[in-house]
Amino acid sequence: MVPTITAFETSPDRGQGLARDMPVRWALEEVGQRYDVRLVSFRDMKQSAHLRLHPFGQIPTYEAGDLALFESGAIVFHIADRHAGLLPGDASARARAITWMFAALSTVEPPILDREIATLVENDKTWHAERLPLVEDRIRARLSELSHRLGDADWLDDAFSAGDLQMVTVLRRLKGSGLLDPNLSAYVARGEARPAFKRAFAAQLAVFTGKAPTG
Ligand code: GTB
Repeated sequence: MVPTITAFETSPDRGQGLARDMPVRWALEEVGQRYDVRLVSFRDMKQSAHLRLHPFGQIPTYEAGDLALFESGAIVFHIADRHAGLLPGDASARARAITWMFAALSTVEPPILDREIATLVENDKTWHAERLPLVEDRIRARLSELSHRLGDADWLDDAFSAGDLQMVTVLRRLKGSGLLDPNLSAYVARGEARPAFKRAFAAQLAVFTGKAPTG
């Protein structure tokens, strides 16, 4: 069964692959699963047809037969769980890879999202100039711990896994910020060099350039 995912009809990131259909596309490419894409506008996302799929009126969603999912992390996990290639066969290694998925989304990403809100939404507040350095300090602390744990390894736990896919996706939000140290920049570059990442990136970029086939 070919799943259908949803993505922005017009992504505010202008093709940088920062919207959350990107990890889903990347996971599908890693496991070799063909997929269709239904592009939705900001208006479509708030209509009842989409709200039945996504209670918060967002992208991405994932539909395959009777199954409809939302939350990019849950969708990536579902793909990784159903196909070979993104989670190790060994039960303990698999549990560690899943732990890294959670760490990416619930420990590393929150201060990064705080910074985006501070920069994009709160930049006209009187307290913005005081708050931003505090948020960036929290990011630096997390990233320093992460970089230390990664050390000189290629991936977080032996072979590339859904944990790395999720972590690289989160860290990509900081590209150009100056907050990624050389070790983490190289880690992100290794993720982006994977053929599956490149295919996913090209597919979402094609939406921006108007050359994407849609499902
Ligand atoms: N926790 C959910 C998940 O992981 O699936 C969050 C989903 C989410 O935030 N979706 C966003 C959305 O639909 C798009 S990805 N927003 C519309 C709305 O809420 O009305 C977030 C995003 C948007 C834009 C950029 N960008 O321009 O760089 C990056 C990321």
